[in-house]
Amino acid sequence: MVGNGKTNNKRNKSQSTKEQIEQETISPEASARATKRMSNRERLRAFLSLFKREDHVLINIVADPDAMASAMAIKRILARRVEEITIGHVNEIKRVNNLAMIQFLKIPLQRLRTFKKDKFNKFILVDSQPVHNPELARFQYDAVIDHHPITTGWDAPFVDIRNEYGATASMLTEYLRAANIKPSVALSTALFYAIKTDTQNFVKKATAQDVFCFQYLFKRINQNLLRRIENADIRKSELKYFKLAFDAMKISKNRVYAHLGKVANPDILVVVADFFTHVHEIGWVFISGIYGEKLVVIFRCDGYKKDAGKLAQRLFGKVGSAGGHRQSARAEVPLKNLDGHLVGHFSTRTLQRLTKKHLT
Ligand SMILES: [Mn+2]
Repeated sequence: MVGNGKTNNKRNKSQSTKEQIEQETISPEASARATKRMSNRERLRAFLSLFKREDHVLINIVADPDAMASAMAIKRILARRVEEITIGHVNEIKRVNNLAMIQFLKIPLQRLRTFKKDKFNKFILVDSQPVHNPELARFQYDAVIDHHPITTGWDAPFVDIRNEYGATASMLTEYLRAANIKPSVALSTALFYAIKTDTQNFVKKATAQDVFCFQYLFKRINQNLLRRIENADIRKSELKYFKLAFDAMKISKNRVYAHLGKVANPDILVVVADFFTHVHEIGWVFISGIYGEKLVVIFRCDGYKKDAGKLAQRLFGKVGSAGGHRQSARAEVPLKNLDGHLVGHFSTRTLQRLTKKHLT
């Protein structure tokens, strides 16, 4: 997940102390350390020993490419070893690429809150940890397989957390190989795409294992399917926002500004902003829109002697949530926090005026 926005974290004190105490008492760290020392085959054997023929298994995920591919791999590994395997996701899936991935690779998913859990007797969590999400935390897991920094406050009989890995999909590729399973084209493509997205094409953290898995999967993927999934990041219904952006845009001093007005989904602001970063000699991109009761501003720059995250914070940190990285940032400001005269009159010019004060 790319976090280029920050949320205001105002938890009450008594709750966080209570959580701290709970978290100090149980920790999956020892189990994770033991699993880490095993060979791929030993790990597979330990994992498989959890399951019996008559088990009904639920795999929980926060659906993104890595989680979906990893869940598919687990489903494949457990196929014919248990009675039933269902993949449940907690989040609403909005990204078009992810919807394309589900459609083209035929990934069977169900929203967790839409079905009964009593028929399941085994629970697996993959590419996430129980404390990451309250809905995930309601389960007692038999196995947790993940690559995020290890958390506390939970435990499971089988814990495989390898934080150094770029993607959980790489870990599952190792399980598949240890099980002598040749992944299908769909599964290979899913795992390959998962490693690509989670490592952002290997510009983010990755290990030699990620590279090995990537190479191994490469021979088995369908390039056309992959391209269709990767390219599909705009809905037909969103094309109108590009027209709006071209009509509204102002360019001055190598900076592009555009306010798109009301948007149905703030993700389109990101897509439009990313589009403008492809223009030669454009150093800064500012795209804003109104989503619900909030002004959302997306910042993009080349990062050279510039810091989008800092600028976002300077501009909007006091009136809303703002932050990000050097090259990309985001601000979300409740309309009620904007000066009275701005509400309802926010335009590309307003955006330009606001940012100009803080840029030299
Ligand atoms: Mn991941």
